[in-house]
Amino acid sequence: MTARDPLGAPPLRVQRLSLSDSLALAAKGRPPFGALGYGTPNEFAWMPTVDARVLSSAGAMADVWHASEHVESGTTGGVRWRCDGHWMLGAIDLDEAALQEGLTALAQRAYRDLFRSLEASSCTHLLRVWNYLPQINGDGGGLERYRQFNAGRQQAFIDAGQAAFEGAPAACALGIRQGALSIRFLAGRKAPLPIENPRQVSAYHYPKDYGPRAPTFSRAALAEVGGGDVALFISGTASIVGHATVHLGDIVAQTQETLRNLAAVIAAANERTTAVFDLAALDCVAYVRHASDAPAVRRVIEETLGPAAHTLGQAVFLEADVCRQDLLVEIEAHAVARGALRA
Ligand code: 3EB
Repeated sequence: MTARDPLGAPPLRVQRLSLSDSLALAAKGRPPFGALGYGTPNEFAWMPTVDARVLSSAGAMADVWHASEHVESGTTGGVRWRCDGHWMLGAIDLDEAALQEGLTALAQRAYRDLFRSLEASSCTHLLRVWNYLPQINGDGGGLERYRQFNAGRQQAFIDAGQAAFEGAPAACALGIRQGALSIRFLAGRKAPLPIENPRQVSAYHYPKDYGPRAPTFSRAALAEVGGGDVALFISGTASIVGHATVHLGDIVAQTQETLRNLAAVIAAANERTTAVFDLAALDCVAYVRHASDAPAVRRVIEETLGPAAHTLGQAVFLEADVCRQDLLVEIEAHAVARGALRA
């Protein structure tokens, strides 16, 4: 875990742990580099939480990230960050009511601060972003709130000179009932290798039917993370073919289509690396719009991948709204495997 990369970067690693195991790990020494908690208490600076109801039986979980031991932390605008000079984890929580701004302006402000925090560090490249918006499908004065968010996000990428189309980071965007606009991100010193899904139109090229500004994310991103390993970050993936939602109202078929999309993204990623990623060996988060659909999603994953699959056993199920009103489920994931990027 602590072996240094020949290039000098301490390796970045991630572990999915129960809340109690992550707290036990932190109690043994200094807090880890950082973590993204799912349904965890909001009291640990190193573990910003995702405020969504956990439906899986293991309860609150965390993805705990490890980097070097020399972690600095600070704030830039609304961004709380932790950085070891090679990797940065950050979190932003902006209260719409307190700031008296619409969601477009709020998203633009959040991303402006995010990019300022990157520019103040040596980690200027976003690898992965997790977005959580209150009432994502709600009306924002004539425009759905997710579409307002997309407008502000894209403008901030353009203003910062960051890749808003090809080369955008991997990302997901989910709806929470209430609270702040909450963004979590991972950045590094090198741009990741973006991966698209041949079954889907790139989200950053979606037609205007889905809002005046397209969503800013790549279907996946590959990054060398030191120690001879590659990380695959898979964005929020759903029952979309081309740019259309398919299987309206059918949770089983939507989950099957989502798994086909995940398999296609993984196949595209495997062409760009010597590492071998596998649909059955992911740390995934499954978001369901209706808590009562969680067992059906679990059953489809089990039928597709088998009962012993890591992707099933380690899955975190959360209740959250998905970015389109007609989507019932969304699955995102990451994995780390031995290998290197292909030239
Ligand atoms: C985002 O950052 C990602 O339009 O294909 C999740 C799942 C998201 C599917 C899609 C978009 C899609 O906006 C949100």
